[in-house]
Amino acid sequence: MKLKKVYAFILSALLLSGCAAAEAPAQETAAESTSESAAAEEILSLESASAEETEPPVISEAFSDENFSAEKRGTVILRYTEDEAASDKGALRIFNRNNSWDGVQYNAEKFRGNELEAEGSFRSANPSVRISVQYSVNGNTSYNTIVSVDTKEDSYSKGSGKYEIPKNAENIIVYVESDRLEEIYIDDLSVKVCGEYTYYPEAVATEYVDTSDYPSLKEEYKDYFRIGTATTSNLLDKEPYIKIIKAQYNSMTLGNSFKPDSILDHNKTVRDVEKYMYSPAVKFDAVKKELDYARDNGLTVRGHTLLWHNQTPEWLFYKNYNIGGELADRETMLSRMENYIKNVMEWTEENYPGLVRTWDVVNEAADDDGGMRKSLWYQTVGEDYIEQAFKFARKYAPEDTKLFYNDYNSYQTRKQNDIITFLRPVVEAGNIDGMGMQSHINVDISISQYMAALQKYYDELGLEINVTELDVCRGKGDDWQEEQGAYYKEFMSEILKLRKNGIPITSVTLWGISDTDSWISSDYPLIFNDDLSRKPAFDGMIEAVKNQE
Ligand code: 9MR
Repeated sequence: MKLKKVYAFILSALLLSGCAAAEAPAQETAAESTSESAAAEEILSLESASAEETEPPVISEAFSDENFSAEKRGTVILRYTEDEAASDKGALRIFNRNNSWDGVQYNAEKFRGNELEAEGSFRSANPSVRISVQYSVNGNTSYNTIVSVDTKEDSYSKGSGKYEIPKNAENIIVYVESDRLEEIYIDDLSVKVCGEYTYYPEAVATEYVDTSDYPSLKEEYKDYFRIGTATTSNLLDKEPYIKIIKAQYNSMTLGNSFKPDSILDHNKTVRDVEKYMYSPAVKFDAVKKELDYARDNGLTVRGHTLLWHNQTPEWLFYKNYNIGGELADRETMLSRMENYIKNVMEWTEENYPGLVRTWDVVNEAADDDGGMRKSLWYQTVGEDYIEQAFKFARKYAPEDTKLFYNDYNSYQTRKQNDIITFLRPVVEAGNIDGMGMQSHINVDISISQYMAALQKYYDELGLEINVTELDVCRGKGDDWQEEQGAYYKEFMSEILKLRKNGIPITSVTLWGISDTDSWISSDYPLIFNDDLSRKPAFDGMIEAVKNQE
């Protein structure tokens, strides 16, 4: 019983308080599994132990022989190797990776409600390797980076990071992954509890507060711009969420469901490659619940997103959709792009007329190191792919639909200059209406720099502005709630000022509702607490609009 052994191993490994290192006892090789979800389910179907339940759990792997406790995640093959170690003898080689999340994984249920520290040494031709943690809260699964380690092909790099696992998390799995699919060597991996350990045998259920007497953001801001939120269909199963979204927001963005990996139909496409060669098959099951909710409750929708390097399956970019082969040529990819945009826009308008008023046509095309990101769109179509995408979007968008470019850190000077450079021809062609400022920021980001950047997009390109994914990570002090509240207040006051000065800011969207459902929940970046009680951040937004100078 390999799985039982893994569990026993986690429980019985060295018990340390604080974040000091632990030695790994030898264990048996991981069990077989074929897919991400199958692997995840398998590792969670462990029998519960009782004796050491209150002892802090430790995962610790020296990979010094063939007995390791790592479980496969995805299609990988795991091999103990003596050739390449970071320390002592031996390391683990992970290969045959077909998805970014393919790697190794560990059951981490016992870390619930505690802060953990994960550490590891990695060697890979991938530019970076991550230790991540997956868990579900209220049926909503999130995938969070604990630490991202910059890696080299010929020597090991070590990294460590801390992460607080929420009390209401279930199905907690720590895993190793990387965006690109090259093999990964791991050595000296450990995960341990920081500080005092508290044992939560199961997820602590959230007791939601009554939110019906809150002032309403959408009402308070109605003379200025729309206030939006990002949704997932799981959240719409919960009455408290259904209520608060309706009361507070008049715009929503589907956080994941409209992305290419959710729309593109791989099975159908590859069953008849000839038929779908220039127009990959699409399916829309994932968007219906959220779009129904928006339509029935009077919210408009920002369509997010048509072209992106992320959450877009790789097979789309290959000749005959065959990942093992060559990349498809420019003409083929232009046809696939045109038809994808056409099919998505036409289906949406036909089924939900007038609901999606805005599309993020291209997302995150600027490279963090300058210039354009060398995404698969860039590699296959070429550097005019953004112009092409907006040309097609304009061709198929219903009249009055606004077409946006959307990016993060777009207030930073270099990135802004790059964005302005590649959007200029799109503006000149008349195919873009707006600039989406994602705004994943934190309390140390200069609000005046941000606002100056916003002004510059308008001055240089004449674009309408949406704040599309606002969240503000908390500071480190004990008074972080108040500090964050003051930040939200000042941010919104300045946005309102710019709006008064004639900058066409037409919506501000928060990237999620409560901190629990944020993509970076451990940074507590949103305006409602987990139980939907209001944070100073919410009050700050209300005060900003009520007390305008
Ligand atoms: O909120 C989204 C999260 O649930 C997904 O796991 C993640 C995967 O890439 O995407 C998140 O949304 C992103 C958005 O689509 C584009 N800007 C960055 C957002 C946060 O990663």
